Amino acid sequence: MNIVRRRPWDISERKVTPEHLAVNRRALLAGAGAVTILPPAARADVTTNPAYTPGRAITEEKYATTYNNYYEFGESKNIWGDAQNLKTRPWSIQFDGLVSKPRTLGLDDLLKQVQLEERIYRHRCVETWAMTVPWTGFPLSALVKLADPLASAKYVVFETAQDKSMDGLNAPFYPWPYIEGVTIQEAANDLGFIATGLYGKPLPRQNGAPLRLTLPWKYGFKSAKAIVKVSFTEKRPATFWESIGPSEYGFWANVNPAVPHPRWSQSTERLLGSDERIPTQIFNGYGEQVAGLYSGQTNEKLFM
Ligand SMILES: Nc1nc2c(c(=O)[nH]1)N[C@H]1C(S)=C(S)[C@@H](COP(=O)(O)O)O[C@H]1N2
Ligand SMILES: [Mo]
Repeated sequence: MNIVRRRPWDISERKVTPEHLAVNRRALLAGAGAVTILPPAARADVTTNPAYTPGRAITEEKYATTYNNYYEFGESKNIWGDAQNLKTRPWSIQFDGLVSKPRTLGLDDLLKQVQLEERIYRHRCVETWAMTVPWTGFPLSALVKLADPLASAKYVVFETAQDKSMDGLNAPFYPWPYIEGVTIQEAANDLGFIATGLYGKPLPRQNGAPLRLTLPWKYGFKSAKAIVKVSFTEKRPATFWESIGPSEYGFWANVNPAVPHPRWSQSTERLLGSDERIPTQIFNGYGEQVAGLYSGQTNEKLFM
């Protein structure tokens, strides 16, 4: 059931990582038991379409897992230790709002109903750091399908857990819980992903275990961690960062190097683990897949 399959937008690993790393990762995936690995021949046709190629190396695991944004655990980047106190089993996810039948689904039940795959995506934080990491997970569209929204649903809203292990929740200034959302059309796009793993291992808590949204064409703050609730609404949700600072963080948050944050330029990004700064690309380089979602929306602040 749980098969890792490669998709056209996947970056050919041979381009971005030394072969021994790729092999180790496969060994790990294989060790996970439930996961079947495609034979090498099945991977030969991974596309080299430049729109899907990062032209960058996979970020070293130690950087992606020790330099994190997770305000529930505090404002520091160094929350990975504290995050280990989050209990990720048992876990359930609630579907509500405009769905055919509101219900709560156990995580393991949910995972039985989806097909896992691996995708190597770029990630661009609004603070200008960036990483390139291999996620394991399943398409966001599959989660939406399981939730079975009504035709009247216009937005998908994600809510993060509020657990006693999360000391950051005591900071009264923030409008907890962490809420993010996308339109139904955005959620249907092939790039939208729900991550359950990273570097071929279960998703680390600091990166959003056990379920985390991944929207690689948007600033990282859209990618809500530790999801406990998915709601369908007719009204655009008040999202966490937009509520805190509407002049600095918008609902759409599509990556655009030409639209500066009010306090800093977005034209370049720093790759985690190095001092190197490289140019930022519009839609984080995924425009071919997603630009069409926004055609004609000229009155919207699409890029902040
Ligand atoms: N619940 C929750 N999700 C969150 C955040 C957060 O503070 N809380 N930070 C966001 C931001 S700003 C970024 S850049 C990414 C960081 O993900 P990473 O720590 O896995 O790199 O998580 C996003 N998801
Ligand atoms: Mo971020």
